Amino acid sequence: MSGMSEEEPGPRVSPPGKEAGGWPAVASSLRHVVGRDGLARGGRALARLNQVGGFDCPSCAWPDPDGERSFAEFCENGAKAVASEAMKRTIGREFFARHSVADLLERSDEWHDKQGRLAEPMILREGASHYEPVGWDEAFAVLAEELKALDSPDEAAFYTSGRASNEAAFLYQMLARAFGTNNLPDCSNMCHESSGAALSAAIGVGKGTVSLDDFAAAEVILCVGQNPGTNHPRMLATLESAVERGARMVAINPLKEAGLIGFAHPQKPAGLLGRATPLASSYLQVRVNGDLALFRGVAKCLRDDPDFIARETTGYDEYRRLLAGTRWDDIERLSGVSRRAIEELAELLAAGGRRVITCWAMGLTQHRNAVATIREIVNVHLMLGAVGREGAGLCPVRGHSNVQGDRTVGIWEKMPEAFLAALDRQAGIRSPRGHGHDTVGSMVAMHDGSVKVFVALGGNFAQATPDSGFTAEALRRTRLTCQVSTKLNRSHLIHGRRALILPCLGRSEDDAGRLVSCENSMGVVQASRGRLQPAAAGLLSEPEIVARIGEAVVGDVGRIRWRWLAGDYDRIRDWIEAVVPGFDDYNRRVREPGGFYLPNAAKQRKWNTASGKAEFSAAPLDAFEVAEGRLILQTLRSHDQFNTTIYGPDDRYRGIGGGRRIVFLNPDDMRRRGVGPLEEVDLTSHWPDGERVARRFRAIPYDMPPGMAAAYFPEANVLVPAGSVALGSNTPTSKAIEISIAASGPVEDPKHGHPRSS
Ligand SMILES: Nc1nc2c(c(=O)[nH]1)N[C@H]1C(S)=C(S)[C@@H](COP(=O)(O)OP(=O)(O)OC[C@H]3O[C@@H](n4cnc5c(=O)[nH]c(N)nc54)[C@H](O)[C@@H]3O)O[C@H]1N2
Ligand SMILES: Nc1nc2c(c(=O)[nH]1)N[C@H]1C(S)=C(S)[C@@H](COP(=O)(O)OP(=O)(O)OC[C@H]3O[C@@H](n4cnc5c(=O)[nH]c(N)nc54)[C@H](O)[C@@H]3O)O[C@H]1N2
Ligand SMILES: [Mo]
Repeated sequence: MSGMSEEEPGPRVSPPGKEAGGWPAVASSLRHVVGRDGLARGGRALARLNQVGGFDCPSCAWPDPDGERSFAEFCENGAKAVASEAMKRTIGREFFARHSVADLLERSDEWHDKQGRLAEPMILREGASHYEPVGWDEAFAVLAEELKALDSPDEAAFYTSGRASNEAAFLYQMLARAFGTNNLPDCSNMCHESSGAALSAAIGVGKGTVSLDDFAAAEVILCVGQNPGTNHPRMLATLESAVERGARMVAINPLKEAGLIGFAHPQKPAGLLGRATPLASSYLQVRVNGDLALFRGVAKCLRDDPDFIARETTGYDEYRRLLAGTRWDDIERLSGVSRRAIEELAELLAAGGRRVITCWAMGLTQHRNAVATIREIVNVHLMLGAVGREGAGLCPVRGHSNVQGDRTVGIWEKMPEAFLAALDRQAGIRSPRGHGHDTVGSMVAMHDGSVKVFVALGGNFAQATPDSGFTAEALRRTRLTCQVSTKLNRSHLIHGRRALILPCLGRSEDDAGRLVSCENSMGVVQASRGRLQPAAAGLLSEPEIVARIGEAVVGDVGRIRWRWLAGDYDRIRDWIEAVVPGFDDYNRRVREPGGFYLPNAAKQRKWNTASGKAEFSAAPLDAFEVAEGRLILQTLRSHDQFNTTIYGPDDRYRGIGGGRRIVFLNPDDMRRRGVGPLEEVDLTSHWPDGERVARRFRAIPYDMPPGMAAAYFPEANVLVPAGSVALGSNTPTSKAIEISIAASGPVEDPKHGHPRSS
């Protein structure tokens, strides 16, 4: 399951960068755009990216400026994402006749992505070695046959990745519910689920409370557990403006990340010449999972805003008692940050006049105590009165470009009653009420045989999920796996008894002039209209595919007329407006330049919580700790990937070229273990149900706290136990796994030059 059977020459290492952006970023974008397909198609696509009237960048959910946009509101990694989607090269029947599934499984993820766009529906028949072409009608009939043969609708699971538009996602959740199940796992379960759980409980809305305007008014911006230089590059321009205006930015991250240190704006002359704006005025290298302790320490030092606390909050007395009882030596030990540095951070926040924004991403959400940690950050904001105030607020930085919108329109295994009742009224159906399976739940259910059909609207379930060996076994036990996809990936190759590939249009492509819409990280709903000629004739759009599945599986029921709905997306939007609050006049407003903001009660200091107030939490202080001699491994993204899509083997800002099977380690830890730079080590993770091994990673010394290790997702996913999840959100703990390392033994597999990793 490693996908790395091709020879990896071994990485080249240079010193990590001191800033992000600059000419290298432009050069890299050009290489990706020109390299793949010739400039014309890629260049045309880029000119349309995130422009009013263009399409929404598929790479991340950072918002576009509300007013004026610079000529190209794009970034290096947006360019890579578009170039990857806008490839002219296609794969269809000849490709799949040439390559058996077994052959394709031996290729790397990067190789899969480079083959081209999926061009026609394909089926893998029972026992067959190769995919073969299948007509759309037969494909939908096979899916319907398998779904209808189930003893219960709950034996199916409908996964969604966060690229699906609001329109596709709304139809898809209605399909699942009309069929009779709430088994709607999504990538968000592995992503910001912890943020949603924490924020809903604390402030009554599972989303952030800031807009870009707030960044223009903030005095202090904290960037916690996030690597924006790679994953949200357009955010650096926002941070740069704030810092140039005099705001202070603080980075809280175990690893020194170039994009947090400085930024050379590739669209400004000075930036192109390499003149970088320093970003973080202070950089706290917290221990992995030490953030709860760090923020508790900050809270201990803060002077509170008594008016805000009395008027708007509940639970403060208990929290204050907890603070008083917390000892500094515990805080320092668990956070790895000195009391002095924590006091300085608290002073900075106090000096910021409550105009404080805290941003975070996967470094906080993928931990056992993630929900408690994010609630601790809310505690600090509540003490300061820094929610629902100009220049202040909470900012979970979303990943996939429409992951937030998908949730808004019903992609969730436990949508609240109000939503289900409204859906039932509009659609004339009776949605099931019991909670469905989330992502980890679906893995387990497929493994134990209680889910037998797996349908995916985008994504790459086999590679994105934890415990790769376990998940592969789970998928292989199903009767059918069905993937709606743009590009070949491992989830087409690790399949059920039968398998379907349903190829769809990408965001950048002309869908007969129709527009779809997406919600960004700050609750702005915007139109997206592709302009490129579709990669192949005969591709269907996602809403069309979902509607055709609906027609074949449940037929027209209640008020649902599948073809009619998908025939004009305005009709789907009318239905969304009827079901989800905040979409009033959706069809008109989505066509306005810049779109519209969804209402956000917490921003207005209306707290839709159990108590009607913003709620302090009082979680016990803890941090992930491992046995003597072991390390805490986090899995993260390189600069050359979008989740499981691997664009190339480099990680420029961290100084890595030409290799992904590497493990970053603290230099002293390496010395103590007698591990030299570039030496090969095996990684073993330890969990009550046993050990998992990933072999032959090159050790790279890196500036990070002792006792920590880092390796790339998805190569290291095999080490993440399915049972290791966050409390209260069930998110896999991809940022904290207990491992040991040992020198790799002699090469075992002469054919591949190294053993197949488990
Ligand atoms: N180009 C590109 N863009 C992307 C993606 C991509 O793969 N490529 N993925 C998209 C998606 S779906 C998402 S969710 C986002 C992900 O965006 P990020 O969250 O930035 O992604 P990761 O690489 O997982 O980075 C995690 C960061 O958290 C730090 N970290 C790890 N553990 C801890 C901890 O315990 N405490 C603290 N304070 N820091 C910690 C790591 O050192 C690292 O800098 O990006 C989105 N945008
Ligand atoms: N160890 C570890 N595991 C992780 C993480 C981690 O940090 N560490 N991060 C987690 C996070 S934050 C996330 S969000 C998940 C991501 O999980 P997923 O969303 O499942 O994975 P992606 O790699 O984003 O999916 C890529 C595939 O989506 C398909 N695709 C791309 N564009 C489109 C489109 O427009 N339509 C359709 N239908 N298909 C399309 C392509 O076929 C492509 O191969 O992974 C999670 N897994
Ligand atoms: Mo994500």
